[in-house]
Amino acid sequence: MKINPNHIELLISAVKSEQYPETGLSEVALSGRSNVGKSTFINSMIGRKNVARTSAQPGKTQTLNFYNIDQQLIFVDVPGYGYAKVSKKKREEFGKMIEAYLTTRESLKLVVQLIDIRHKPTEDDLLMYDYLKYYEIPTLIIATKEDKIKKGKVQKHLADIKKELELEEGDKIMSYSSVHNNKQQMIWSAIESYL
Ligand SMILES: Nc1nc2c(ncn2[C@@H]2O[C@H](COP(=O)(O)OP(=O)(O)OP(=O)(O)O)[C@@H](O)[C@H]2O)c(=O)[nH]1
Ligand SMILES: [Mg+2]
Repeated sequence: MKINPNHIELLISAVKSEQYPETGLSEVALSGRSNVGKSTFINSMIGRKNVARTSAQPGKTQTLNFYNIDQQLIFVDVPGYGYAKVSKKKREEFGKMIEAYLTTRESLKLVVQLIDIRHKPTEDDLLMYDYLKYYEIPTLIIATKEDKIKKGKVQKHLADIKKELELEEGDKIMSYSSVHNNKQQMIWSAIESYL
């Protein structure tokens, strides 16, 4: 896939299904712990700095943000989970909003689940992956922040994550770093294979 970064557009920040855009394009949603780098991943994959809003503070993304990526697919940036400072009420709201999207959206073709390569998947990561498998949603695991560990450790960390998740056949796992920023084509090919 060759993406023209000049043709990226935020279509809508949605909180309910009536607001989802009707584009006819396949959708790829980003999921993962708050602060794991979902919004940064979107920016880095499209070669732009600030299309998807990022922050060093967890809890930045609070709506379902639909980005039209060069008329080829839609990236859906989703609020992160596992951030303790989000109130219980807000967390329930996020949960319902995300669940409604994941379980009813026909055009959803893939969830990219981001997991920090430095650590074992959290309890929430495992729950999310199991949830996606229960609903039979194809999943690509991206182990992110690869720049933060030694090169020689990458394969071992990937193997550990794969084992902990009990990664199902058909699901792929790849490592990534928005700092190194050199694997976009590989990841686009992987994403394309699900569309
Ligand atoms: N070193 C390094 N830092 C990263 C990488 N990806 C993201 N970050 C940093 O991690 C922090 C959080 O990134 P975001 O993209 O805002 O995280 P998010 O998952 O969208 O967070 P929420 O919107 O709260 O769910 C920012 O300070 C990013 O610069 C990476 O690959 N390497
Ligand atoms: Mg975000």
